Amino acid sequence: MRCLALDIGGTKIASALVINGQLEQRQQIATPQADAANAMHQALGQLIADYQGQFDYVAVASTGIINQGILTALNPKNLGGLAEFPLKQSIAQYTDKPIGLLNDVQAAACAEYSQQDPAKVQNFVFITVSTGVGGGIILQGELLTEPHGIAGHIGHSLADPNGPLCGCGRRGCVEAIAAGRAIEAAASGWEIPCTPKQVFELFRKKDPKATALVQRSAQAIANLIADLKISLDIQKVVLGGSVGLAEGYLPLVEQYLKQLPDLYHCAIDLAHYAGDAGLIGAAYWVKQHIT
Ligand code: ADP
Ligand code: BMX
Repeated sequence: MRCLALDIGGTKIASALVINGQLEQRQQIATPQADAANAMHQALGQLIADYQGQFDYVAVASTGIINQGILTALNPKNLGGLAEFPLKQSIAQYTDKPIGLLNDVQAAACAEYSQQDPAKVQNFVFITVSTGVGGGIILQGELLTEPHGIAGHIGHSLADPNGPLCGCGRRGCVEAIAAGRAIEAAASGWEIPCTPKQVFELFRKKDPKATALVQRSAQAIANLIADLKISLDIQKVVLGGSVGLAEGYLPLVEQYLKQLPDLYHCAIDLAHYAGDAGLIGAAYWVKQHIT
């Protein structure tokens, strides 16, 4: 079965054909940030048009809570203010092939879990540190998606009750401290404003301000991993997203986790599929769930 996979993130939308687990014709465009509902519908149409006649089903991994084909943003600020969008209905206007959808990080978790030995790892979490912070939780070998698609939204657990207000409306979420957008918000106010990519370049040159910002993010993620370990008996964490994969970030998360008592420790790897985990996982998961 030939799959058209779409991965909709807060910063980029990736698309590709997934045939026998291999990506072909991968493309990437920026996620619309203005007039978001119309622009999203148009962007999806343009992407799908490029693959017409070449796929048997569509698999969508998307940021937001995905329930009954509807995207509900927990943090609309990550999606150009788009709070709710009829994602399945929008795509169905461009194709009559079957369409399956799930959250982007849940999809990535699926792909990354396929790289684990199921005899050794039954409880697993994929964490993305990207535009936002998200998670996909696998317990006893099963990805949690039911009943409402909410499971795994660990970026909205509490990092600091006195921290910044999160776009979801709660104060001090992990996402408001650790995500790419949180780093961007802090570094855009510097005397010489920086993007997250530039912040990491400065961090690798040991710039104190950049180091403090990256440390704040990594410490929040280390505490999140400790919370997951102690609440769900997680045996392995895999880290992805452009911030999560940035050079120097994982060692810092590991350093903070090691400072906690042994019971909170957990093995952490970088995503095997890097920026393609969402595409590959969606193709696989949707194939199991359509028909
Ligand atoms: P998405 O959230 O759309 O899945 P990404 O995983 O690429 O996309 O995450 C986007 C976030 O990562 C943005 O906040 C961006 O500024 C930041 N980012 C992109 N490239 C880098 C990099 N090389 N180092 C650190 N941060 C990065
Ligand atoms: C947010 C939330 C999650 C998403 C996570 C990572 C929205 C729009 N998204 O916590 O559903 O999985 O960000 O998303 O509320 P990404 O865009 O950074 O990949």
